[in-house]
Amino acid sequence: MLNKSQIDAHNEKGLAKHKKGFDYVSGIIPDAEGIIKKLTDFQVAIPSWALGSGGTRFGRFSGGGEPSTLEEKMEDIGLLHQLNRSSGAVSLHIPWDIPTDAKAIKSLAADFDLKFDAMNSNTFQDQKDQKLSYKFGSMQHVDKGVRQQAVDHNIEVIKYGQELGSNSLTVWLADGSSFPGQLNFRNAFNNTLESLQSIYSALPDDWKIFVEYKAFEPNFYSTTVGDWGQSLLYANKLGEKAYTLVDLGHHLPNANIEQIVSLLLNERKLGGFHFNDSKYGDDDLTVGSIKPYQLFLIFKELVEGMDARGLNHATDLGWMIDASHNIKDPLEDLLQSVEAINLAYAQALLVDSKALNEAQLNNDVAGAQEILQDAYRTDLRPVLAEARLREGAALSPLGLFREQKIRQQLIGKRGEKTVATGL
Ligand code: AFD
Ligand code: MN
Ligand code: MN
Repeated sequence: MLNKSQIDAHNEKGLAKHKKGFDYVSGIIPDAEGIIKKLTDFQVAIPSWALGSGGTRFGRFSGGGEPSTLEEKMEDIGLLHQLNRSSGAVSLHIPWDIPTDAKAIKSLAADFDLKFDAMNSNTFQDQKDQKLSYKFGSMQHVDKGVRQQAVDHNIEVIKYGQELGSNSLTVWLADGSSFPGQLNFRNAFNNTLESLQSIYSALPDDWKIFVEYKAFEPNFYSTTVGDWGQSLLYANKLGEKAYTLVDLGHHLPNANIEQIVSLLLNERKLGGFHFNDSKYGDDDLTVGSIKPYQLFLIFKELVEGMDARGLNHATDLGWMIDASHNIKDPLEDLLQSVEAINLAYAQALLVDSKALNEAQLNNDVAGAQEILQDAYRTDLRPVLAEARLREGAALSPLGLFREQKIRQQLIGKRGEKTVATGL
């Protein structure tokens, strides 16, 4: 952990330059204070599986100093939150991160000012002592015993979550098929629905269940929750506590994700979000590193759709990062991702929605584009920095991380060879 004087010293150094930038931009936009307030409230959950190096099926290159226990993962997230005051939540994956001593983990979270966001179950891998295999699916499986095992696991995940104060469960299924004829689509759908219904009936009253979809991988012919239409079917059939979860990397190339988001909010069925970026598939790259304009357009629909439905931006949806860090330091990568999310959110808040509405009513196509791009092209980084400064975080989170040689410190403490659980 950093101490306050280290953060203050860092901020002192950058203050004069920051002030110039902030004075300028707050003078040309209508409501810098309103944006700062919203940014301060907005928190993005860090997934417990993203604190170590990821890998591909061709290999994995460890970066050193990785957290090897849940406690160490919490420390890492606490540090991120200290640096940016925007990542005040954790999303846990079971069984990778079982909170064996829930009380201790909860009090550690309180020390770092962290909350527990959605819990994630895992029926896409076989665990060591598992009785039945998920090789041919979990909730869709032809064998009722396998389906029941998957249901029981999810109910156990809910129990862990209740102990920690979480109130949502994300279900991502790898279920599907790799070859034509391997399964009966309708039976797979119906089995999955029945399994989800069993979980739904065990869901506490104040909980939500998020059904995450993904187009392909690990199955390459069909996926049983393959797109937002399928996810929405399940969510609608399950009931009002069930929602669709959008993961940015889970679409077929060039899908219009902003339109999907808009319609899901219109149906009151968007529950959660996994941020990442992608060039080709489920690449899990740093948020905003490939398609920042698309991210802005998505946020524009999120803001508009949430406002139209009277939703609280900060608390009514589950905001999470879901990324894998194969090359970069995971902590640096996560700092960049949170910054990109906040930037797109702030830009979306800047859109002159009244003027846009008028342009749309007048079929003023060029005018509408000007309005969007005007917001997108305004450099709001000083507004983000100001929000951090006021919260006691760092003017430059990544800059301070490097100045303090935090990765080297972690390697000194934990060693070069530690490996975090996750993919
Ligand atoms: C998957 C999904 C997901 C799941 C994760 C596991 O995006 O949300 O929990 O990978 O690491 O692709
Ligand atoms: Mn995901
Ligand atoms: Mn994914």
